[in-house]
Amino acid sequence: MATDFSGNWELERSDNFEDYLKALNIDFATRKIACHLHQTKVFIQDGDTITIKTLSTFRNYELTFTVGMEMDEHTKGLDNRVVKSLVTWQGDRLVCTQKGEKANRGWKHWIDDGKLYLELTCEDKVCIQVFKRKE
Ligand code: 1AG
Repeated sequence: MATDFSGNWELERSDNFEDYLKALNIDFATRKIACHLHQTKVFIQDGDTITIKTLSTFRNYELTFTVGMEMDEHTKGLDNRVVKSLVTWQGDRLVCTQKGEKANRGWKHWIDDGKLYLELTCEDKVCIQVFKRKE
């Protein structure tokens, strides 16, 4: 059975987020704001069709996809690029590759010990975010 990510999660810890943002060419001022944000993830999962909302007081980002179906993703309000995104299951992990201008770009989500993990990769930079369930 696929992992059930459903629910609300709040950011607890972020490692190397600024380097990831630099790799995406995010400017200094935006990076400083982004690094201090309280982020919330909302997962709505209906079989292999999943919506992930990333919410904050600064900006919100929403992505809906079906696992196994490539789509055009416009990272609106983030780095504002268009990438070809494909999300697949790798065991219990949800893995996305984002093909486009930036090499080696993508993310992975998994749950371990009740915590939600997000690994964000761009070029040689890897950021890990850890979220806890929101009551
Ligand atoms: C993502 O998660 C990333 C979602 O696709 C947002 C998290 C990090 C920001 C990524 C790029 C930053 C670009 C500009 C910074 C400006 C604002 C930051 C605002 C952060 C809150 C939206 C994978 C998956 C959902 O969970 O797509």
